Amino acid sequence: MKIVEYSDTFKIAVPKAEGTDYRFSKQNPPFGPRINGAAIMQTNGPGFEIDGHTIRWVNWVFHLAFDVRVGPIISLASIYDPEKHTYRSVLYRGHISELFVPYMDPTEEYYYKTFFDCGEFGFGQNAASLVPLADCPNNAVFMDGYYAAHDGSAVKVANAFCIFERHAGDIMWRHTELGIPNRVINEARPEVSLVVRMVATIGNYDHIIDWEFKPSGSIKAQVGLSGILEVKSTTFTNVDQINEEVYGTLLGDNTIGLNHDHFLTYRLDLDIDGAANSFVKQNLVTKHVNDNVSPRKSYWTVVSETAKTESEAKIRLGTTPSELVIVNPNKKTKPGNHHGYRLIPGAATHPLLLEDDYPQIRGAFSKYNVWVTPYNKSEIWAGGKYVDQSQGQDTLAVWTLRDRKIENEDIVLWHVLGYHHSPCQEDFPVMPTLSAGFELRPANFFESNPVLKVLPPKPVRWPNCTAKP
Ligand SMILES: [Cu+2]
Repeated sequence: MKIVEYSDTFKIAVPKAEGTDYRFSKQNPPFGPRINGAAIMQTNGPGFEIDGHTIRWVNWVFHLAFDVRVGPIISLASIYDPEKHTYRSVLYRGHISELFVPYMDPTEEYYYKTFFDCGEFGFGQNAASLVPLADCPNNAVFMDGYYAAHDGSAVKVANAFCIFERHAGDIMWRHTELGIPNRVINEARPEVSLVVRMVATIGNYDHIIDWEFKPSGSIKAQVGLSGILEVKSTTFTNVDQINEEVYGTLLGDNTIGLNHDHFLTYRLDLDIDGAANSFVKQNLVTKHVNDNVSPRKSYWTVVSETAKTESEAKIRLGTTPSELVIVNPNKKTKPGNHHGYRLIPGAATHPLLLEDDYPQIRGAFSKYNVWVTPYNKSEIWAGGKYVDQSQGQDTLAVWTLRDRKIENEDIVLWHVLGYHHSPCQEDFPVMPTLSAGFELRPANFFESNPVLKVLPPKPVRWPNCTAKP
């Protein structure tokens, strides 16, 4: 019970509090513009059913679980195929596996700030209770979450999830046919999707985690970043004074917003029409035309390559143009294409830390944007099962060194996306939401457009709608 050592390296100006309170009640004029409110009218009620944790909507059925470590887990997601008169499996289990946030300040007080938000803190454990009409629209249905505390007692997070149909005013598909003399065909279908949302507030940052299902068979996953920047004090009050490395951006008097990254890692155990799947890189290759017949000199074509082992499926996005598809090599469409789902990737971000830097060894799963592994029940957490003070022996990067077989196996797709975040003044004192995400989209999974025969919603008349019928 003695103080055995302390360090006091310097005295420094404290950032001013003025202007940093983000509560509406603390704002003073002049105010910004007022935004008109809106209500979603669903005259026939919500279009989805919740049975326990199973959610059925339009042509989808899936299970939604609340996990203390990663928040929402989507499992057994299947889509109804009206031609085959059956539900077909797409996503056996999908969730965020880890979020790696290394800060770029190597000084004594800050070097250790290289956070693993799932493994060290827990998205579920830090789930915020969603606020109706603010976090979720007026047609949302809420669901509580539960987790076991350190002493084993049950902790309830009220309104941990909201589930709602999104009528964003987008177009599902359309066509105007002008090619027929004296006739115009106009066909359009409004887009409607189902969103599952949770918010995890890990210390300063808020993460808005969305899973979105579309009738076309697409699944979109997105994380919106908001909240408060990690800031540090400084003696400087103007960039002209800065004469040393400050590791970030001067946001105001004596306030530096530190540079950092966000590497989100999703674990996607896809089961496209069954467990045995393969990962195909459809590389787009430039071909030269030398036949002296065509006036063209070049075109591109698709050269498909099935990854046989883990090393062939490690991909840094942005290096070569490629369509990335998980296929079922045992199931074909009538014309003979393998049933598949394509990954439409998110922001391709690559680590800039040196590979032998301690945080990068622990966060080595961020080295590639795409990895594929054979299913292994102990390989769930990209940064390892026990992340606190980990040394990087149990990461996705280490597991894949075994270079296991992944062709026609029960495989897991890992997708890493994110941002390098060099803060700017608009991010302060609270940051407008910045989103990153990806889409899983059917690729020769259906025989043709699965939403051709979707019955459009019945028109809901609204007195102030000015559009002419
Ligand atoms: Cu950031």
